Amino acid sequence: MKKVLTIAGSDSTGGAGIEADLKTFQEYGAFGFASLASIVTMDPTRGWQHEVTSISAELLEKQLISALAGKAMDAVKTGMMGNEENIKVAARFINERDIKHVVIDPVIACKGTANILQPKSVAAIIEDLLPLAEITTPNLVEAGILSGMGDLMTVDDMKAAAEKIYQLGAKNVIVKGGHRLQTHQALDVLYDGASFTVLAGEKIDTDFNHGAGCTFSAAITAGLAKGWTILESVRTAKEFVAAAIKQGVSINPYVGHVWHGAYNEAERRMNHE
Ligand code: PXL
Repeated sequence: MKKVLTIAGSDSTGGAGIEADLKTFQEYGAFGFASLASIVTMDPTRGWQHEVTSISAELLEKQLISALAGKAMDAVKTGMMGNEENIKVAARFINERDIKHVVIDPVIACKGTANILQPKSVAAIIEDLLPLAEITTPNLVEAGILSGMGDLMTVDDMKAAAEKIYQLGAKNVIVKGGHRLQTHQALDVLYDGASFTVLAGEKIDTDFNHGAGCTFSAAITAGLAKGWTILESVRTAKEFVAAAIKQGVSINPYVGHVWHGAYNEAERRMNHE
């Protein structure tokens, strides 16, 4: 059984964050662990305003000690870290322990809120986490911030940003075009330091994409844990997320959630009505 850890935030609505990660790990047949770095709550009476509450670095450390006891962790991913101190703690543990695969999801902005992390956290992601990454998975906005390029409008912009992020120390970079890129297909750019691979997928016309980013990087993490290559892991993750978006579920009136069980056609195993 592969052991896979997420160090991330809790999405109290169940679609993104550690909830997405654990559901995805389970679908991949891996044994999921979560070390909470933050908790995100949303206020229905204030226009679905997001609030991030950080977990203390001390408590994050205790969770990591618990999760990392025993047989080596096959893969780890990071998500919303809450603050700079938590980034440093996570980086230290990833550095010190024998973890075979490291995926850094540089969660800086998320839908529904403009500025979820402080600029300080961006610097810490660049300094402490990107150099540890076997792969990092920024969306268009995050890639613009990490590369210092600002708004990315074209595939060429995405390639240039991927190159700059690679130079920050990540061994592979996948910039997700997602729904923001003005193209007919959903395009992602993968860069491994030597060549670019543009991955094209169907652009799905839906608002049910809450959790898509976390699910994508969690799926890559579980794929790498299974021993798949970067390209195999990324391709399967793309299919996994496309299925999750297509079979999105209505959980609340504020955002449309992806359904993490879609790829394995969970409704055939157990009805979720
Ligand atoms: O989608 C980015 C994201 C990541 N992590 C947590 C979140 C969100 C968005 O809501 O809540 C915990």
